[in-house]
Amino acid sequence: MFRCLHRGSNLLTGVFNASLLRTSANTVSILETKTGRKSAINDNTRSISTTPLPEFDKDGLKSHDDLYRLSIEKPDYFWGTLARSRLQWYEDFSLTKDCDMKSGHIRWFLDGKINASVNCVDRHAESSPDKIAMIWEKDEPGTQEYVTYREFQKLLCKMSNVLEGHGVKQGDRVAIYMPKSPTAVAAMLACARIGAIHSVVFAGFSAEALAGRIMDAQVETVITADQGVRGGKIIDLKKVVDDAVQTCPCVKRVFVYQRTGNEVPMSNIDINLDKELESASDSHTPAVLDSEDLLFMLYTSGSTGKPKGIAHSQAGYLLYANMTMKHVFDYKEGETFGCVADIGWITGHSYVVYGPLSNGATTLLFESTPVYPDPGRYWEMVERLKLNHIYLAPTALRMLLKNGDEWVLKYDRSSLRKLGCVGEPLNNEAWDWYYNVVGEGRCDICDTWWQTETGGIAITPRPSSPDAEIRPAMPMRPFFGIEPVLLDPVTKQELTGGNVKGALCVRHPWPGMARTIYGDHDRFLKTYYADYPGFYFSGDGAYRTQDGYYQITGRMDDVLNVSGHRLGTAEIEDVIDDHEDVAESAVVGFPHEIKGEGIYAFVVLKDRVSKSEEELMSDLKHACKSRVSSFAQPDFILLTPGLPKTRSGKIMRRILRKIAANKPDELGDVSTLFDPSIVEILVDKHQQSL
Ligand code: 6R9
Repeated sequence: MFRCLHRGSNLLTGVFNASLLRTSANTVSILETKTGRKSAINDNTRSISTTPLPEFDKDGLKSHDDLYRLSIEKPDYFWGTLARSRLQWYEDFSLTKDCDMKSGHIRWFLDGKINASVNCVDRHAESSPDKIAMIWEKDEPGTQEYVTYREFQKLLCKMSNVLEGHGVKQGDRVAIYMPKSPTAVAAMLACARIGAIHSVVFAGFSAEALAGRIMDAQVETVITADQGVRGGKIIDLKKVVDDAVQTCPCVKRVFVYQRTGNEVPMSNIDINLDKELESASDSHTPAVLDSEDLLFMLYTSGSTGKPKGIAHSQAGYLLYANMTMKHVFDYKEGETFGCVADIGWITGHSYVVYGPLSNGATTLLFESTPVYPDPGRYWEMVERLKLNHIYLAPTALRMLLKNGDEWVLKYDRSSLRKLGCVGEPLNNEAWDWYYNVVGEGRCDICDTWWQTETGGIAITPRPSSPDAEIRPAMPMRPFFGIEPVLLDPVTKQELTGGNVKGALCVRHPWPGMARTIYGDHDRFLKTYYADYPGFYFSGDGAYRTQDGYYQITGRMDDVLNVSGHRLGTAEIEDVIDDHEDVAESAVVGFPHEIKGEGIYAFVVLKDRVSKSEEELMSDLKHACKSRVSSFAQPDFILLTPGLPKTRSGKIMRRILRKIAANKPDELGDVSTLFDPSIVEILVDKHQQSL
């Protein structure tokens, strides 16, 4: 019987015996029976519901409001207690936190010794070895594979031995460019196990984007696959890595996992990962790491320059992913958690890997797309795998709802309890459809607001309270420890009360928050701590209702959100400006029915150009796709003789946004422009192009 973590006996001591773990990893049985797995998955034994956080029952705190207050008023007691009860430690920490929001200095669980991979795998392999750790939902429906905790522990140990055997050591950065699979998750957790810092790069990014991330972190080791399979198509991943590595002298080795087994060219730095795994030992002693040792970094777009390698640490991140997964989605023992995000994004890190596995849950590794082989894929999968939770992106919902209800209704969705979404605002129409059609009006909608930088969910309608009211289309309430604050962007004053709109900041530190931008702490401080001193600034704007609920109004900087992917306008402009015929460009977002935000590029050409307009447009689209990724392709490119600029030469994006949104009567004051006549030209050209 699977042990309930927060009440498990030896977990409450807060001290973990490393030798116990070594023994268990050494003695795992080799034989694995395939029978009974289905019933293990279908057996959704619900634990008898207790209070949200039983750790505080002794304090007489049972309601969410009381517990939330405790988390804000006594954060050291709150998080310290949970860190000890929910995580296994080699050595207890001596201080719960040492944080200063004024200087962006964030440290949690000081002097504690821990290993995230042990918390995600070994302790469950020990207590419930035959429990399904993950279901690998491969591209072709019906070809899923089940991996138990014991099987996964063996794979993890093998992977750790392979990496170590090739000289990968604590503190090294390892780039992972792989499709979702148990091997990819093992690669991430093997890094965590030996103390290397993983940097997963979404396996849809171009060679140039991958190379930029490899060079930024001076990565020596890359782990990839021969090919990926998505939506029935083969994607040549190794080829992208080959192209990237050519420009990265720091790379010493590339491990190649065989996803399809098709032959791909191998060079002298390439290593056949499957062969190595086959012969590696399946027991491995994890490194004893410090709470604050970096666990991973993950690149995300900023408003200027190159993407930022947001860095998270071992213990704080893990605790926050663990707590949010369990409480936001009311995860119960025996349930199957289905987050369809890719591991290349933070949602995949926190809610495919670290959150579910640290809770001993069964997690889903979804390799396909929402429309393969047809728009019923998600719901057919829900029926076949009996998923209890699904966590997806609003852009997918908007696309699916256009295909009609029949794709949903033909499948049995009675296993579903919670319907989550993340990445962009969930509009009313999509909310209604999700709630009424998908969820038959009986499942909570968990609209979750958070970021790569927050490590886990920060605002969500039911952050532990099973009966709290839910309002459509807003994430509403802060999670434990999060105190949202709205500040006036001009006066920098705090906006109190309801019915106010401002810059969304957070007042107090929480364990899951990012520690730095890898290799550029100054940029970290400038981006998140300089604009509103004393607070963490998210970059988003928010509205607080009369009742104190939060609704996100969108980015306040030049970051676009295209189908839930963050993209800096500067990143796209850089690519466009590199074209020999382009003088300058400005990229803005505009409302897009499916993608949430579309990309609109205003491009000024040089006086003499070598190509026709048509060729140029196609060049520019292709360049964005091949140098950044397919979702970076502009939806519109407008060739224009100039851009609206202030006298000091600043592009007035406000005006471009209105033109792109087709709202020429809302342009506002254009008198401060150096040449106001350009606006009329732009409006005319835009209208002609429609
Ligand atoms: C987890 C993730 C973060 C940005 C964030 C915001 C937008 C995320 C949202 C949302 C409205 C929600 N965002 N969740 N906007 N409602 N529920 O998406 O991380 O890729 O770093 O993006 O996404 O603008 O600042 P990340």
